[in-house]
Amino acid sequence: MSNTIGISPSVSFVKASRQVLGACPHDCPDTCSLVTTVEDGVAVKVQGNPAHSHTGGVLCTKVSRYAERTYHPERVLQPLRRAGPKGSGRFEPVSWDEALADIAARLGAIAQRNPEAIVPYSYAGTMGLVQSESIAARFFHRLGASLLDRTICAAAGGEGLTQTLGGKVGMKVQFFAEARLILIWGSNSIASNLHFWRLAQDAKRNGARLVCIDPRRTETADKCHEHIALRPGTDAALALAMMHELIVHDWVDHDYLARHTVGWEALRERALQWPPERAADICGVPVEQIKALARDYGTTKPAAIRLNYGMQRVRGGGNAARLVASLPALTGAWRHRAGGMLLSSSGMFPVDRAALQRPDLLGGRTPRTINMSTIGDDLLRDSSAGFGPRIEALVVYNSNPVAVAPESGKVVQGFARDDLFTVVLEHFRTDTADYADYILPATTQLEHWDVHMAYGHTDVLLNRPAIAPVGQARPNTQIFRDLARHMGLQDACLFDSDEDICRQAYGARVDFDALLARGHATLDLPDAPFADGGFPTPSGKCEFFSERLARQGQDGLPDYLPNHEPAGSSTRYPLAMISPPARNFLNSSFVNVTSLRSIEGEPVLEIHAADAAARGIDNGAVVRIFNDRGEYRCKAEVSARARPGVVHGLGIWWRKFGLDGTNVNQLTSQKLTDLGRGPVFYDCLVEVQAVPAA
Ligand SMILES: Nc1nc2c(c(=O)[nH]1)N[C@H]1C(S)=C(S)[C@@H](COP(=O)(O)OP(=O)(O)OC[C@H]3O[C@@H](n4cnc5c(=O)[nH]c(N)nc54)[C@H](O)[C@@H]3O)O[C@H]1N2
Ligand SMILES: Nc1nc2c(c(=O)[nH]1)N[C@H]1C(S)=C(S)[C@@H](COP(=O)(O)OP(=O)(O)OC[C@H]3O[C@@H](n4cnc5c(=O)[nH]c(N)nc54)[C@H](O)[C@@H]3O)O[C@H]1N2
Ligand code: SF4
Ligand SMILES: [Mo]
Repeated sequence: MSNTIGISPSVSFVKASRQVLGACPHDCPDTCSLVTTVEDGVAVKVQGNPAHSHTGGVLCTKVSRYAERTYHPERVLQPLRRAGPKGSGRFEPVSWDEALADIAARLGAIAQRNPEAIVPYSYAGTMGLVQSESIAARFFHRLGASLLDRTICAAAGGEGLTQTLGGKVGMKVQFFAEARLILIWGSNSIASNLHFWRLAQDAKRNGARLVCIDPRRTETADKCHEHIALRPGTDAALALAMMHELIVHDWVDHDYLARHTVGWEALRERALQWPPERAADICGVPVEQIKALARDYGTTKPAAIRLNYGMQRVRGGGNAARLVASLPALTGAWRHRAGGMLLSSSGMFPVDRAALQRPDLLGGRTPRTINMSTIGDDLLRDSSAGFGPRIEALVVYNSNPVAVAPESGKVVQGFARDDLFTVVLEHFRTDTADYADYILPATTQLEHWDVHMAYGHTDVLLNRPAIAPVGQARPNTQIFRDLARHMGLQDACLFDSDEDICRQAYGARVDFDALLARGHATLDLPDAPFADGGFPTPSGKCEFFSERLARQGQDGLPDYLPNHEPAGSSTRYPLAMISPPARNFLNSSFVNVTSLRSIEGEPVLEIHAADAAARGIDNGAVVRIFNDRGEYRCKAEVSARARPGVVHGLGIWWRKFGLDGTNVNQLTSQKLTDLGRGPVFYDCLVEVQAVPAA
């Protein structure tokens, strides 16, 4: 389809129209296959590819507006240099050559003193393997810059999965359609994993029962048979109580346990300390509901769990993921291709990271690692023996840390430092770009090459450019090649073309010509990956007990760890706040697309009627939400989606669209998770007050 030329009959003059195959670049488990219709060099329509079965010809509302985002009047189309105080948003246009020469000189001078004072900051603004960590990683490795630990989303759950199953592996997503019971755990699938939801609907039509485990009554919870509205951060207690019931009713698969697991006796002993009554107390749900859940799970075959990252943004998130990932081995659910669990499929892709990122360019150096989740504190730190040099330069791409990183008061203070040199590669003047010394215009997915993996299915996708770069935009890769050239770096791999890097990503493990022709390729994987054990752990078994964790001085067995800020532990801050994604935004992307922002309206705080009444808060009133880290104002929405004691600040709004120029991350903390050093966005106590009308 990619090279076909068609004639559009509906217009009076003949336009050359063609369709180009691409991949959705966004941080979403679905990684859809896109078909972009291009007329006279202009992208007029972005649609879902009907020939890619997971996409099924359907896109979410956000990405069907991708052309609107690409041609947005506020798109940054030329390099900009700061022309006012940091954060003022005042910039002046400069030529590429002038910008590159100055940036190269300034980074070069810092690198000569101590390259670790330079920090790259990036995440998954694009998940493309080429436009994320390829030339960029090579460039920073060559300099010897600080390394970045990319923890902001999935570190705790990913580590929990790795310790238990051996990697980010699990069920093939398409077989959820054949399950008889699906637990949708910590995920609002309709909003954030739409193409999984289609499979769950197929299962439901075939008689499957759907259970949603989520503190918030989401649109997904509305459409499931049952909703278990537990307190944030109590999933581990729920999983332990389920195990208790599986054991006492003998709903366990003794043969599977004996042959394919490690540490069963110890886990059994721990789980027996968790009668449902104990968990009911902690989770804040009726004991009968826990018993019924365990019975359903223990007696329905095949049973499948769709775990998502929503449940691991709390102190004990890694342990909770370990416990949930253990459940299918207790019941032997893995024996069936429609049984087991899936959190992320990304570990099943044979990506050649070393070829992409070239750690050999470090030449034996081991720079310090900065954790992206504590960038607020780290930007404010001085040189010290434990930390290394003060951060002097930050190069941001594919991320909007001023809006998305926790405890934004500190993040803003750090970005506002006058002695910090900040370069931001962006499509838009985001909250982060406002603090840049230089903003460099980057291409969108319609304008560059890329190749993709996915974390919610197991197909490789290729993205061809559909249109020429808009304005003076350049791909991230090109910008780093240009910087390398301006800095006089010589290594040939810094100058590989994007098409070459597309081929390097999978090497011979994926037939690249087939990918070029079809736009997607399916990995050759077994239908029921662990039917007969064979987990990618050191023991080859499902590790209830992790020798590796025990060696690190941690508990080798998973347990319930209360939140850093447990509900009910503070009289000053009696409400637990979570801040899950809004349906029409993708993290902080698309917030500036008017048609999508108008669907979301404005930032709101969902609050239960009883909590609102106790504070004299009317629906629609402006409220002040605060804790020791800061305060944030928005409108209250008195809502049955909230359970008593829990409020929801749907994310992630740009600060500049907020009532008081902040967003919900003004309140979140930089504390970290038990495993993986991840952020704890949903482990956050607050108080809410009505703001008297002026
Ligand atoms: N439309 C849209 N889609 C998205 C995103 C987006 O911003 N918008 N974000 C993308 C990204 S970056 C990711 S990582 C993925 C996955 O994104 P996730 O962060 O997993 O988001 P959701 O699937 O919405 O799941 C979050 C759900 O977890 C619930 N939750 C909060 N705390 C707890 C808890 O302690 N226990 C349990 N059981 N549930 C809890 C929230 O109420 C929410 O409904 O989605 C991606 N898809
Ligand atoms: N309170 C709270 N905070 C959260 C979360 C939450 O649930 N609650 N979720 C967290 C999660 S799961 C995540 S993943 C993070 C996400 O945080 P980020 O990864 O920072 O995601 P976005 O906010 O979407 O910002 C991505 C930016 O990359 C830019 N971009 C996209 N493509 C390209 C490209 O090709 N080149 C360049 N140069 N730029 C590009 C976009 O314009 C956008 O501004 O936020 C986290 N923050
Ligand atoms: S954001 Fe997700 S659902 Fe929407 S088009 Fe992209 S991959 Fe598909
Ligand atoms: Mo994420």
